[in-house]
Amino acid sequence: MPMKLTAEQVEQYLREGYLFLPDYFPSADMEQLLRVARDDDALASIANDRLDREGRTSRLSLRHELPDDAYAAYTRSCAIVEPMEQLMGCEVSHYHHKMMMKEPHTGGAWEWHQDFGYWHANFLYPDMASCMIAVDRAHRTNGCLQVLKGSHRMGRLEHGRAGDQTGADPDRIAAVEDRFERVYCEMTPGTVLFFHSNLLHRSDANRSCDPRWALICCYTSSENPPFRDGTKGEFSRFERWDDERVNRSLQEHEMRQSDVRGN
Ligand SMILES: O=C(O)CCC(=O)C(=O)O
Repeated sequence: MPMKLTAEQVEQYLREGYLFLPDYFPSADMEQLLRVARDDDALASIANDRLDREGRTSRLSLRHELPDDAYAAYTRSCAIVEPMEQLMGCEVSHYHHKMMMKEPHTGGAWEWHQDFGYWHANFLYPDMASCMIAVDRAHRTNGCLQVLKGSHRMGRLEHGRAGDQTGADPDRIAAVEDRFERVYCEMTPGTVLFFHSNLLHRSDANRSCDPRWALICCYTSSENPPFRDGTKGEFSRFERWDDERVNRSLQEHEMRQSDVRGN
């Protein structure tokens, strides 16, 4: 069932720029989602590598469409979309969703950035936000997300190149890093984290034996579609799915994979 957030939770999000809902999805569902994702040739075929400043690889598979599969099912789920709309105070459109695949020992870092730091190229307002779903357990040594609490209230910072990535202006980061509390977003599988598009965030390289996969679903206010023609994505109203429909999609995805593998 989608969760109706309390007024305190909404206020906390507005004040801090993020909100955790611990153990929100059952860990068994996350185990299944992980099995599906790890065995998914389609997901692997669109994986993209971005190098961090030290030349380590940060891998992700990103899509702007919502086909009938397990990742899109979570992106459409009322369980995510309804709290997201409550936090953003508006109806949302899907922008994209992505599986972040941070592998043991090799998975690279993400530099400090705001998502609106670069989404700004195509959207007028920072009325945008993401929800990270921990598929694996995320902890400090496998490179969990880090956020600067309340940093979204600075508004958008300048961004430039950082390795293959887009990072926030390093001088400004040096100036603000100590002014905000840094929160390490350690998450059990199934925990979700909603965060504002102007919240500064980063993550370390994965220096552990544990993978750190996470699904990030990104939305914009329906009143804030891209102003540039040709921006990738479908910004019309999308179907929202209840838990039963999401679970069915997950089962069907795994069954299709078993059929293909012949087992
Ligand atoms: O997965 C991570 O560690 C970082 C993801 C991120 O920063 C992003 O998607 O904007």
